[in-house]
Amino acid sequence: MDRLLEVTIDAIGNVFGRRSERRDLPPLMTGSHIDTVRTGGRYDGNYGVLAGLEVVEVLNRAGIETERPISVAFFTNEEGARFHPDMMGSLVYVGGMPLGEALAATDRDGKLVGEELSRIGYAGSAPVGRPHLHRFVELHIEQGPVLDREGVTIGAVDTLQGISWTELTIKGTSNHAGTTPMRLRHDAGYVAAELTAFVRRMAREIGGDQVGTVGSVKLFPDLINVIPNKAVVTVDVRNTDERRLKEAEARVAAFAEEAAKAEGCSVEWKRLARFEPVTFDSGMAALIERAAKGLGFSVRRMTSGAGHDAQMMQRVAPTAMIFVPSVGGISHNVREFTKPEDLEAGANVLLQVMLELAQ
Ligand code: HGY
Ligand code: MN
Ligand code: MN
Repeated sequence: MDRLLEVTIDAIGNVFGRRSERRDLPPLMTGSHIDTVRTGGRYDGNYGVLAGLEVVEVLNRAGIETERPISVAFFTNEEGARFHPDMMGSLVYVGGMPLGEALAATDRDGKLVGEELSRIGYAGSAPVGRPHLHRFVELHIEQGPVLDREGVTIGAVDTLQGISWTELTIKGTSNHAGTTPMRLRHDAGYVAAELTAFVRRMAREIGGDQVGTVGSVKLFPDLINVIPNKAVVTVDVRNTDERRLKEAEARVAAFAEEAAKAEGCSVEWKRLARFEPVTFDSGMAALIERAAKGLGFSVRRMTSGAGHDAQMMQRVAPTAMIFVPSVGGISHNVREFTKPEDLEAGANVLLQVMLELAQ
């Protein structure tokens, strides 16, 4: 008999579909996110949610009643590209961010998360901050080059790197592009350009897992013949090692202050997101590895360069992730692609892992 999912929506818009005839046990949960960056691909997030629903369909078709309830979830605003921080919904769910603070987060147009959730009908009634689950497993595309380059089908993800997002507002003096001698300028745009080059140079110098990205630079008044008096710059630095991540943050801060001062500009800082590196549950990672091998797939342990809802769920329940290859390591790009046979392999590993954990 088909077990339908009992769907609940919580106050930050997270959605949970629970399959169970027994109400007393915390569920085994899988899931991911269905939001994407504006220029994102079709697999990032969606794949893990759809595979979770596919697992439920397979259990229904096979008439399998699991000992433990199963829940398939998708969390609000995992990307964080519009409203900061990223992984917002899962962070609120695990009690890592007050609901009020999340609902009050605004985008560049001043729109509030809370208002937008109401507008789209996802300001749910279920409470947040009291997570109720046995374990969490997330299936996701790797979004990097490792599995594809090595020809390995499955990643058993046991760690996830630290993330630091900062917004800098650099203020100078707008002036005439033709009449203002170079020595008299306070060009916020120039400081932004120096900072952009520094972040990349620094990441290369630190080496190892260090990455650094200036993904957004907005100049004001953004006119060809006006020296910019304001630049709003985002800095995304990440590392698997917390000490090195702190070193990178300190170097960016020192450089920005010095470059701004040399140009007669000022700098204001706003922290958008900061998450330390995460170690997932070793038992769960070993189970993923075992399930992959049992199905005859090549598998390797690995870290995640991207942030995921799983990193929040690890705070409240044993968690790990299953990766499948991204062709060419491309992601956050409409050309994102994973071969159908790899999508199927990942979903089968998810099924095996969930069967083992739910029985
Ligand atoms: O930025 C990230 O790593 C994730 O896609 N939110
Ligand atoms: Mn994702
Ligand atoms: Mn993403």
